[in-house]
Amino acid sequence: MEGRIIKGIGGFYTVLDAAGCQHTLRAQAKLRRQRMTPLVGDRVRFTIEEDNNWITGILPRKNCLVRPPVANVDKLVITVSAGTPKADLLLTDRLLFGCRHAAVSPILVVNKADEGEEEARRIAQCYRDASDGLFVVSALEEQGLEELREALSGTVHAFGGQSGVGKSTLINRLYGLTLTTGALSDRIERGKNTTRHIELICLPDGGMVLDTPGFNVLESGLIEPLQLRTLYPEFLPVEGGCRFETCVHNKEPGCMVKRAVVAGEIDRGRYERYCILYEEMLQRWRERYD
Ligand SMILES: Nc1nc2c(ncn2[C@@H]2O[C@H](COP(=O)(O)OP(=O)(O)OP(=O)(O)O)[C@@H](O)[C@H]2O)c(=O)[nH]1
Ligand SMILES: [Mg+2]
Ligand SMILES: [Zn+2]
Repeated sequence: MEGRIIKGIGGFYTVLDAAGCQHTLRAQAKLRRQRMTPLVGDRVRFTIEEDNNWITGILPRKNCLVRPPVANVDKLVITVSAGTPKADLLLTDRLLFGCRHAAVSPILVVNKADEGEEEARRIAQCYRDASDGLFVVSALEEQGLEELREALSGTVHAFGGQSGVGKSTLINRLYGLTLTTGALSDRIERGKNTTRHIELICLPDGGMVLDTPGFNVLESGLIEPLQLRTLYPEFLPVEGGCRFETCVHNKEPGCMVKRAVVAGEIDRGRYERYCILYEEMLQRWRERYD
């Protein structure tokens, strides 16, 4: 039989089959030996026999992300807050290029616009050309949700980003669900995420949405440093004009990207964080066999 993993907790996976039935299964030892870890979103083969229910194979993935850990999604809704917690732009950049690298379409959502109108505008301006869609919303005041719902309609999409930015609240407001959300004060007391596991939910329009626990640090997957520049859509219109074909837009003379930054065509913050991330990739690339 074949189905799709919609949830995974402690080595048990919930698989939804074509008929809409759910099965709770474990991965066969064979898969573990092959280091094939099933991910939520995976299409899998499985067998159901008496006392012998196993996931026996993972079908080829269209894509997969490490954080949040999910396979076969069309879009990642990278959520940041214009209020509390303050948006971590370096983390946002990592999620953005991580999406591009994994062939997942990134959508940026600036939530809590009600808490910081000015800040929401600032973030939106900085990321104007960085994602495949940009929405300034307030889940609390139900502002901007119609446009976002429209953009996500019929797709398999995951929400990702820092803890407490309002991912679960947004999903509830968009789709009339009742996922658990948490105030910041409870969160500090518990010192934990409100959302604990990742779960794919079927929507009436044929799409699926995945809520995920937020995180505050993100280790990017290893990317060849030279490749990083290709994951910044803002660079595309100008980079063919750099003096050197191998220009990484860092310290080289005759760099059109740097010129575009000076001219205000490329956001300076995005560029400066690119340089930080490039140095980091270079460092890790050199140390990769240590
Ligand atoms: N002011 C304001 N508060 C919001 C908004 N959206 C969510 N919140 C609040 O922010 C807090 C966190 O919301 P959650 O939806 O639990 O956040 P989350 O991103 O799912 O957090 P984790 O599950 O821990 O990753 C809750 O108290 C929400 O009521 C908004 O648009 N404006
Ligand atoms: Mg949540
Ligand atoms: Zn350059």
